[in-house]
Amino acid sequence: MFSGLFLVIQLKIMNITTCFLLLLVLSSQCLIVCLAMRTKNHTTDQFALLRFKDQIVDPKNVLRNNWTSSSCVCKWVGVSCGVIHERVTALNLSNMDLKGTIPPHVGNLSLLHSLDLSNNHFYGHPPKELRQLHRLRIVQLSFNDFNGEIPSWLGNLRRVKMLLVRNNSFTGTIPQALVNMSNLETLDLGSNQLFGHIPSSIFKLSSLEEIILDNNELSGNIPLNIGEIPQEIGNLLNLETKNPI
Ligand SMILES: *[C@@H]1O[C@H](CO)[C@@H](O)[C@H](O)[C@H]1NC(C)=O
Ligand SMILES: *[C@@H]1O[C@H](CO)[C@@H](O)[C@H](O)[C@H]1NC(C)=O
Ligand SMILES: *[C@@H]1O[C@H](CO)[C@@H](O)[C@H](O)[C@H]1NC(C)=O
Ligand SMILES: *[C@@H]1O[C@H](CO)[C@@H](O)[C@H](O)[C@H]1NC(C)=O
Ligand SMILES: *[C@@H]1O[C@H](CO)[C@@H](O)[C@H](O)[C@H]1NC(C)=O
Ligand SMILES: CC(=O)N[C@H]1CO[C@H](CO)[C@@H](O)[C@@H]1O
Repeated sequence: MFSGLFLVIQLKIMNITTCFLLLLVLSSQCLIVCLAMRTKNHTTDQFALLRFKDQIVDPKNVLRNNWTSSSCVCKWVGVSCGVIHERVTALNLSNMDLKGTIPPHVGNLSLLHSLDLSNNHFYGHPPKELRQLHRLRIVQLSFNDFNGEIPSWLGNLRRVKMLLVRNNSFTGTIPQALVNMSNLETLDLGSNQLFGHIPSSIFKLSSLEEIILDNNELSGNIPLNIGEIPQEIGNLLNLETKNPI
């Protein structure tokens, strides 16, 4: 911008043609660099979502005619992008009757902040590639048919504030690694098939405001005795549990 302005001021001194050519070279160089920077991972995002679309059953045709390479990925239904970089920052496909597994390519949506796949029929195990999504703040997978253990790589996602996997078929124990989710505010693991002890260290997460574990086969103690609750979990206001203690 500035160089353009500067050159225009210099018009008086310079020969008009030389100046115009210089301006053209400068601006086209910038344009090429900018476009290359932007399109590279813009295409990765589109590719990831097209793979996603290919892999799921979409009985209501919500995505079929909408997620097409002829329109910008940012205009696709359920997709939100950042204003400047035009990269996908949120994916919200809740309540679309979708069925299938999450392809590993979703792990390439490197600027994703929010992933909401709730109220569908997704099954299988969330792919480990999702652990690359370091910017995630919201992970909402509730009301699906995901199975296997709660992935321990979730512990890598330190910015996540909401981890909601209610009403799936997750089994096994609650992974210790969740303790590493140092920004976690809401954890909902209710209505799964989890068993074993609740790792007491989870209650030491100072950010935690709400933990919901109902309808599992969990055992062990929850520090419900106010006197014993460390200062930092004093704000655990909505503790819901139906576990045998
Ligand atoms: C896809 O859906 C969005 C949001 O509903 C809409 O604005 C857009 O026009 C649709 N695009 C196509 C190609 O149907
Ligand atoms: C996803 O969309 C639904 C319906 O529009 C909305 O209720 C929900 O809050 C959204 N999820 C997120 C994480 O913003
Ligand atoms: C995206 O992810 C898949 C699977 O994880 C990988 O094979 C592919 O090379 C990645 N990169 C791009 C640019 O799509
Ligand atoms: C583009 O995305 C890929 C896959 O997520 C990542 O490995 C690569 O570092 C990204 N490149 C840039 C320039 O952001
Ligand atoms: C938490 O993260 C640290 C540092 O990355 C790692 O050494 C530790 O094993 C993790 N804890 C658990 C329980 O996974
Ligand atoms: C609202 C809803 O879908 N609830 C389901 C939660 O999961 C149990 C099985 O674990 C179902 O019986 C409920 O219908």
